[in-house]
Amino acid sequence: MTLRYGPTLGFSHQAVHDHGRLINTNWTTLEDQPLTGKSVNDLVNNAIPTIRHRGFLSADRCRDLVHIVQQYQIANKETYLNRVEEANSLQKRFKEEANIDILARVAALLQEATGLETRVAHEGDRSYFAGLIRAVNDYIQIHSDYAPYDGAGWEIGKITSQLTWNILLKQVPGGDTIIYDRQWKGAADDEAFRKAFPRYAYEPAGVQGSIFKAMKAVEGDLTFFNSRNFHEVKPCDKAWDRPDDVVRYTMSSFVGYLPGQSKGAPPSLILWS
Ligand SMILES: O=C(O)CCC(=O)C(=O)O
Ligand SMILES: [Fe+2]
Repeated sequence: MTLRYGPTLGFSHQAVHDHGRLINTNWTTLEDQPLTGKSVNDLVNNAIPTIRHRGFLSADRCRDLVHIVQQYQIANKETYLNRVEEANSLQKRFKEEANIDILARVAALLQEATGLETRVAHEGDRSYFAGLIRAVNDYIQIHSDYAPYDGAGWEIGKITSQLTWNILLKQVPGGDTIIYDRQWKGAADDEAFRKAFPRYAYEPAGVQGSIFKAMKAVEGDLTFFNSRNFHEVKPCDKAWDRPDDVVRYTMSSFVGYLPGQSKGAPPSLILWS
């Protein structure tokens, strides 16, 4: 059987059973799917909410990685660590000290599952950074990540679908990721629902009435969802007298579906953060 990749036109509304109830959704299931060529294609087309590859990193490996991050003192006050140089050197330490190239492993797994070339995004001979480490001690508000609108003219601006992968490096209580069956529609959504502050976030009214998938945070699991869908990260459960106790460590990057750039050229998957 040949699998076709890339977004299909239009949206299909179908009824899915959830605890005996019938609900309308673009998704054919609410269950996490294993990582296969079909599930990646379904995620690209927003036909399923999530992919979960269990036990991607062992408990020992997770502990080593968190130790490195903690030594780097990005815990507690820093939320998004996105300064490229710092992130790159942290990535280097990940590789050297933990002797593992997580990004390469994820890329290899994706390439194996889909049969599509999977590589880090680039502009000419300059590569993007991919493989963000986040240490979050709060929540992440409702937002959408979709590059074609903000990256027009760049390689990542040519993608037609965007996924994100995350690996939880240390178990937390709570901290679920909520993915809504509602894709960002562009300027109209920004006008209607984007917050003045914080600028990345959208009003909950924008997703009102859409069903959602609750994706549990499980240490060591590699998970994927379609990042054009509005999503949020719930706060970790913590004791009122120890507000800074819990930090949610993750490693993450985006995956873009890049159609063949010349006639007859095959599509590929590109990674960046
Ligand atoms: O940490 C997560 O579960 C999701 C973070 C996020 O917003 C993303 O990967 O786009
Ligand atoms: Fe996001």
